[in-house]
This record gives sequence, structure tokens and C-alpha cells, in this order.
Amino acid sequence: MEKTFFMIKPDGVKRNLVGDVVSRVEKRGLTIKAMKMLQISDELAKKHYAEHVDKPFFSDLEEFITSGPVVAMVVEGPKAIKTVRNMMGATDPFEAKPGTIRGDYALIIDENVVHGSDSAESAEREINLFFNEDEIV
Ligand code: IDP
Repeated sequence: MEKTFFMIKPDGVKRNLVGDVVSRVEKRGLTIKAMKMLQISDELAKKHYAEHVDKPFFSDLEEFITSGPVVAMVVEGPKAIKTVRNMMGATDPFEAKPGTIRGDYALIIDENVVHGSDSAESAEREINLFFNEDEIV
């Protein structure tokens, strides 16, 4: 069993896609171990996207990710990290295959509906950034 961090970004929440995205996770057979809605602060955005803070798109990314509530989750299952990444589709929705979340619901890289950890190290780091141990059931 593996745990990963999964998040519905502000565009997904604004577009009322929470139910659908959560339903896809549940129907796939993954288990939701923690879930909460929160508004990301500038400080948390810089920590979460630490690898991107020096990139030219960071200010747009920070503005976007703090622009409204997100739904953050800890999701568990066999090979959960890669399984969730496969369900999300490519970072650029133009490249994302139909049937994936981004391939079905997004058009541009700036607003691509979901985030999921890309490695075991990021999963651990991101879960600890968003959740206390006692919030994970
Ligand atoms: P990921 O979300 O698929 O893991 P990352 O490369 O970690 O992709 O990028 C994090 C987020 O930063 C992306 O989901 C996207 O919203 C945003 N992003 C990445 N590259 C660009 C870009 O070139 N322009 C604008 N936004 C970008």
C-alpha cells in the first residue's frame, strides 16, 4: 500500500468538479484517508511549489493556486502515486489523453484542475505540508 497527496485546484472547485473527481478516485478503488477544503496561503504555495519558485511562471502559478479554495486529500492504494498520476493525465492538458481528468476537463496548463505527487519523496513531503498525522484516518 502506498499513500499519495492529491488535490483539486481552485479551477476544479470553482467549476464544481469536486464530486466527479472524488468519484473517479473512489471508483478506481483507491481509499481516501484524509480530505479537507482550504485556501492556500502565499507561504504554503511557496513551500508546496518549492521546485518552481524560480521559474518564470511562478507568480502566475502562485496567484492561481491561492485564488480560491482547494480540496486536499491523502489517497491510498497499491502503487497509488503512479495510479493517480495516470488518472490525472499529462501536465499540459493539450497532451492529456481523453479519459484522464485533465484530458476530459482542461484545456490549458495554467488551469489543469488537479495536482498529484510525482514521487514517494514528494508524496511524503506534500502530505506532511497539508495534513497533521491525526487528520489521516
Ligand atoms: P504537475 O502538476 O503535472 O506535477 P509540474 O511540472 O510539477 O506538473 O508543474 C506544477 C504546475 O505548475 C502545473 O500543474 C501547472 O499548473 C504549472 N505549470 C507548469 N509548467 C507551466 C508552464 O510552463 N506555464 C504555466 N504553468 C505551468
